Amino acid sequence: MKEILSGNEAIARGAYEAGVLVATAYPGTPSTEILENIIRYKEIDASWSPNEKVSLEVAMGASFAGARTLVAMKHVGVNVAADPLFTLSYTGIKGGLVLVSADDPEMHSSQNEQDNRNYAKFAKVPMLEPSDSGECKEFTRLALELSEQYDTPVMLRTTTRISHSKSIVELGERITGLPTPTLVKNAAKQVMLPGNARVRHPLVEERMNRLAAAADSMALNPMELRDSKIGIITSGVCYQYVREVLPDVSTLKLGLVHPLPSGLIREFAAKVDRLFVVEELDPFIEEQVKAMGIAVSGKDFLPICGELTPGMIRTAFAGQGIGIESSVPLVGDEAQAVNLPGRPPNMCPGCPHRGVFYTFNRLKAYVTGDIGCYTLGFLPPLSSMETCVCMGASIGNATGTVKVVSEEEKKKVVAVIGDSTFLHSGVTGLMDMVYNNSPSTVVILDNRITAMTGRQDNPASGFTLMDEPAHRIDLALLCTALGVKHVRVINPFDLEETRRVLQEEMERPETSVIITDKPCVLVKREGVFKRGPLYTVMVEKCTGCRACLGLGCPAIQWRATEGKKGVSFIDPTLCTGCDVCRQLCKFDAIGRAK
Ligand SMILES: Cc1ncc(C[n+]2csc(CCOP(=O)(O)OP(=O)(O)O)c2C)c(N)n1
Repeated sequence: MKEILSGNEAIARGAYEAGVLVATAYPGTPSTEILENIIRYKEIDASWSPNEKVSLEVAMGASFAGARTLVAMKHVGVNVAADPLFTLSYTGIKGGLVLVSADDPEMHSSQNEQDNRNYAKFAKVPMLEPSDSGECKEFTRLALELSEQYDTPVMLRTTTRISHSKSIVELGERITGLPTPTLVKNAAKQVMLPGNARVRHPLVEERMNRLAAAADSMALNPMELRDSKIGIITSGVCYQYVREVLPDVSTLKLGLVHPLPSGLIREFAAKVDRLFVVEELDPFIEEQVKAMGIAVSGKDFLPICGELTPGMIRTAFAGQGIGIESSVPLVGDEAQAVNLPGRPPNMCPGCPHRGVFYTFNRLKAYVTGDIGCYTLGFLPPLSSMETCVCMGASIGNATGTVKVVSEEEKKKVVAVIGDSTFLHSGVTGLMDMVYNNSPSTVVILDNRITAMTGRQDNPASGFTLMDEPAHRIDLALLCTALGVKHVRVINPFDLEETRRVLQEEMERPETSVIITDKPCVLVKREGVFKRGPLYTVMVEKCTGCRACLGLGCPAIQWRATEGKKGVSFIDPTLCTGCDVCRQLCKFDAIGRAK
């Protein structure tokens, strides 16, 4: 059976066919759909963790008992999971363990574009890099096999184009006959105190040497000889681009990007007149080839920042004086690139974050921000966010800022963070605020879901990934337990209440928390989000003052009118009846539609 699958769907399928029993993840684009697809395979216990470190620790525990496991995260998630990862490299595994790192060159939906191939080298673990969905499935299985063969976690690196593009995948059956997981006591291997870890480190080095030697004969690294004038070493989606725009050149396609097959690279280099590396982001392969004493070029004429594209590669090679023309017509997206009207990202109509950011704006607050839908509060017209670095950072940022600014300025500082982000890595920041007696205010925007990445459940939403009811963490109780004496829950659609409570808590010279309690409009469960009555603008009362446009609500638009400078108009197909615009119209021109 063949199916057209995305890279993420294919990885899920690969995990199923390879006999994976446990899969864990914290959502993050472009990795999220791996777990969302794994849940269709009932043989796999799949769960969202509160963060990536926990995901990897859960996967480790299952692997130590002998189960094949998969853990998935976006590239920056590996930073969070790095602590267990580096020592897992020493302990090794029992059941195969594959860690999927979904990188995001071009930062389509990320705060940086770090190249996680460096993690494989740094943590001394092998890394596979698929070039299409078929390989996503196959490499998932291979990663698990290599993991068990070499007693190591194996990283599988995708990029956004591989995760989200679709290609043909040949489906297979689920493997049977794997050993049943059971408790195995092996403290010398799994308790990494210095005496044991000192024994393990040389084994890690020896393992990587064995892998490097084996890499030369792995089918994962095919050498495809065509014209001998030019040879290109490449991997991942770049292999597809090279084949598309430079079909005649010879290629060495690396499926295993760490450790590199040095014998194969030497052999390939000797067979071609000029050698190039085509890779996105860092010169990861290129630097290692250079260190082998082989002449090679790549980042001297290809960009280090952002994604490559077929057109970009062809144009760059046309400038190399090697007889490659740049005049071949472009195909696909690049050919169709037309000037579409810009559509800036925006909070949805009825988003419970909007009124809070409107209030921040009016209070001229200095908002230390975080990552989630609410990061859009940075954009005009709300324009109320001064920092946004990584998940959880808002709280520590506020603590640090109030340590050094004047008493008056302290009252302007407020941290803002979503429910999922607070549980991911905000809790420890708040603990620090209380512990070190910081006079800061934290606003937790509890919309009952991890909205930004596509409405995933989290420990405060009351459901698991499998859609089973779960204990719903009471954020107010949690903050109280941490020692916050002033915890207030507000309705963010009530502008007067929001403003008053914010002002009071920002004035207070003690740690305080305000929790907003309205669900995301896109929350997937029936009955959680309730649509309000439809609102309309009474044209005869509208003075065209544009105050309502200051909310940046997509449902409120501007209409030219005869005799007047213009009026606001509420699109009935977008209005959710949140009531916020009505409250700020001084002329009572907004009311319920009849
Ligand atoms: C370390 C890390 N993991 C995952 C992500 C992807 N990500 C961005 S925001 C976010 C959570 C957003 O949920 P929440 O805080 O509840 O805010 P909401 O979008 O619902 O307003 C996630 C998972 C990331 N940026 N960094």
